Amino acid sequence: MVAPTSVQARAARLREQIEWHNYRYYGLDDPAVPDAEYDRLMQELRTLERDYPELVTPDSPTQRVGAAPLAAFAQVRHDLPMLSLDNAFDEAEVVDFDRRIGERLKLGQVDYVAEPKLDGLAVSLRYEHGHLVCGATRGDGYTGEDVTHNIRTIGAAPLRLRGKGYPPLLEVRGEVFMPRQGFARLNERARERGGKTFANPRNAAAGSLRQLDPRITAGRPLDLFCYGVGVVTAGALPDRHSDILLQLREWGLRVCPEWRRVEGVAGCLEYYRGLQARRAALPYEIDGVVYKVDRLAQQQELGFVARAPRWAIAHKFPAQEELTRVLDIQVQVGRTGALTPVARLEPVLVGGVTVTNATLHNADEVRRKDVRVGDTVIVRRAGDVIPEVVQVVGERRPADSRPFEMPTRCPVCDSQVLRPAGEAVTRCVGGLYCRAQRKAAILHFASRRALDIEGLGDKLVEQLVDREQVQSPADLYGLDVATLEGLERMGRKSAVKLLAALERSKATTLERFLYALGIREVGEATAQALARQFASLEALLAADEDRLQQAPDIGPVVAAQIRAFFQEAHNREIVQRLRAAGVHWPAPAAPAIDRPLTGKTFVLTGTLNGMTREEAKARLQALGAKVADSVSKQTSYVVAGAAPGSKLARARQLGVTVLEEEALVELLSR
Ligand code: 5U1
Repeated sequence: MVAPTSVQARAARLREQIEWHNYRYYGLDDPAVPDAEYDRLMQELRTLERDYPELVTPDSPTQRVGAAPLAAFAQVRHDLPMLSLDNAFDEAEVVDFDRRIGERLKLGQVDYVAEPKLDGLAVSLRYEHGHLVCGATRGDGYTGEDVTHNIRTIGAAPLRLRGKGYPPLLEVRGEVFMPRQGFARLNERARERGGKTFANPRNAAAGSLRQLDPRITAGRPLDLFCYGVGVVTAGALPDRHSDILLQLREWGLRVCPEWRRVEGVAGCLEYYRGLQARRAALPYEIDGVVYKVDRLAQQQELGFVARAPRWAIAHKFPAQEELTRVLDIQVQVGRTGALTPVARLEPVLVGGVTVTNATLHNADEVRRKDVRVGDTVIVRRAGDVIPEVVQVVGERRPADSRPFEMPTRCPVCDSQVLRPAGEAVTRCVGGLYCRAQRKAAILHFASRRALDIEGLGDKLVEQLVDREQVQSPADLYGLDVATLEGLERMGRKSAVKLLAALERSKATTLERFLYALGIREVGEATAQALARQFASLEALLAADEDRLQQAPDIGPVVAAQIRAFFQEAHNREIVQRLRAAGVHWPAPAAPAIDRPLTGKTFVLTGTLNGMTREEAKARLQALGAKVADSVSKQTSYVVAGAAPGSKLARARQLGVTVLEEEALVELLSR
């Protein structure tokens, strides 16, 4: 069926809008619309392209994961080699670099551009007449691998350049990397499934980009920053590197926003120190700074030595990975009773900080890495995360080493430990009987996002629990100056200060209080949802599991944990004692208004025509409904769009009312 011109025009318009939103989101880091609106545009375009397949173009935003898996990577020859960079490991080497440049150019001071050096994988993207035609890895600098099918799945890589004036052939160079958060999630999921984890974001990025099946790459959180150009034909580019970066951004390419123009070597070093101080706060890993002479004419004059340009240098940060020895493997017990093996290490300086412990996560992870006492290991410390053992240096293993075994009883309270089938975590069942869990529960109660008791740190809690002066958070409010003064490292002044902090902490909010109780599965977001839904602690205590599940995003597992917590007499007593001690929060301003769909649970299945599922979900929730993922007897309505799944059959089986889209629209508009 040939698409009518109105449909063709609509598809073109949608593509334009989606490309604009991609540019705002990836190129400018400044999204113009909420995700739901973006999804709606994509869904509309997908539907048009499904109905009129001749409308599909290779660079349509719907075609990012179009290619079939490859049998092997093709080789790509880089017409202009992808050079490497010389390194400087201290300031003196940077001063030397600048001196050499000054001498060659016969200049007193040179303008540079300073940029973060991303810890990822260098790539080249080839645009012909504005269309992405090839993406390749650096390889050995002369020949790389053709990873076009995977580059296309990275949202930050435009399939088509924006604007005008780009040269007919433009090769862009940059770095594919995996942001920290995405990396942590990827490894967490792998750990949960007992799969292989990546040692660091760089390996994760490389492993994800070098996949023969683009669907795997598409599921990985890859990002891209462009930092230069390769071959450019018949088009004039600006004559400064800084202006080229600005121009690339205008054409829709993502450029790291941290780059700066700096003056002379003093400017370079000031930039380095500033970035180093902020390094841990950046959402991606960097391993140094690159300085480049800004003027292209000067770059040309300087030329190259062997495989590196004379006009650029990488000033590396101190290493984040070092070798050390495992002195012992001990098991720590956390707030929820989880047993975590921790490697005690021979102290080693990693990235400027002395590391003595590294987490080994769980029994599976220790087995997979086969870490043993006496082993020489690579430890890694990145940003604020807890140091990790990356791998064992096999050749240095002592002859008498024995594999680690998880204890069968809690090392702190000797209670039984359990590892539920299908879970990676082993837990002590001792609950608050276990000193370790008690300490952790009190520390959590006092933490900044909970009751925020300033000055109540782990050394203090350790002493208070060990001396049995504090058994539960409620005991904190019975402390006095005399008791506190008797503790190590506690003078009268500190004791008075801590009591004042305890007094201040009594005025809190319901959501902080709920979070502070440390109920399993109740993090900050859930505590907030509960506080909003029930408005008072009394209403929450009275709620059964069905009622609890009416709060947004609370499913049966969380509801069961909340009920189990409050059914425990001991927990109710702690809550009551805390309130008796004066812990309070503002009373609900007015009774929680019952919205029209309060108490109703909806399940959505199939494709809706007039709105995305996300939009339908948000609108139902705004009217007080709960939107669940699966159909049960508690479901009030199942909304069935086009091509509904098995949920519709299940609804029919259970006799749940089924609404078609029209009925939903009608309900929402009422
Ligand atoms: N930010 C940045 N990273 N990086 C790596 N710029 C940059 N430039 C490079 C490399 C290898 O090379 C050019 C200077 C040739």
